[in-house]
Amino acid sequence: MHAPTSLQGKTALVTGASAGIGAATARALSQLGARVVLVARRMERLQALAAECPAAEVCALDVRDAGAMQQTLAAWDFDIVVANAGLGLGMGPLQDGRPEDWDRMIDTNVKGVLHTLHATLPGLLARGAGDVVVLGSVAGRQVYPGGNVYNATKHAVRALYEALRLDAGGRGVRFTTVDPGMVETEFSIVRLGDAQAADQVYADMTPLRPEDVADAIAYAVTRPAHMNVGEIVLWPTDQASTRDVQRRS
Ligand code: NDP
Ligand code: 8X3
Repeated sequence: MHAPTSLQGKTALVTGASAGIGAATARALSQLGARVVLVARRMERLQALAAECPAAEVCALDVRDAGAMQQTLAAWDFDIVVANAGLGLGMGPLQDGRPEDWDRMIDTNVKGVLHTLHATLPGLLARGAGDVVVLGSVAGRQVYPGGNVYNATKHAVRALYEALRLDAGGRGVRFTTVDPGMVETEFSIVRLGDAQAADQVYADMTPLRPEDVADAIAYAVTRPAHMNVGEIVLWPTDQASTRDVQRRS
């Protein structure tokens, strides 16, 4: 068994750190010794999380803003980049969808990842070491009814992960996609716009917790340098596919 490597002396960027998987990941990496740079739009949330971490800095940034991402993130030499910020909006047939929701999902989930990479990957490659972790989803592997554009963005994230391996692989930097099934976070509240409807998504089944996903990310980035954990697919035991969830009632 490999003992996990310490992250002491490493600097980790986590986008979407103000909630859910990003917040749990920032906590996990911080507990392993990393200095964490926390990015999201809600500054108060980031400040509250930073207060829990021994070494943390916060940046109120919108990942859709290419210029601000480039300019602000140039202040650090990152060892670990977790491109996590993302969202779903709506859950209905494509023909009934709202173009403004499509824009936000594509701009955040796809272009936001590109802006994060564009601002940080050249530095990692120049140093010849480090980790890039993207948050894909099982929605990037299996489409489901009503998922259309969100599914398309996560398929795009998967394609970007594969492209990164081809374009930037073999130069000391490791690339990982972490693709979870249902995780209970604010995701469904944002997607459905209503806490009660979101509760129904996880009713009578046991979803993943954000800490479960953080644990998988921590596993990937603490392996020995020669070992690149490429793809991690994490399902709740109660979820057989994106369309099959075992509920107890
Ligand atoms: P949450 O809604 O709990 O958290 C989303 C995070 O993304 C928040 O910190 C939010 O911060 C940030 N964010 C959203 N838009 C932007 C933006 N434009 N700029 C900067 N930050 C932004 O959701 P999750 O933690 O569940 O989602 C995290 C990732 O995991 C997403 O990519 C999601 O697609 C993916 N995922 C989630 C699953 C789930 O079931 N929950 C399953 C599979 C993948 P703020 O609003 O403060 O900007
Ligand atoms: C979010 C998980 O299954 O709702 O990526 O698409 S799912």
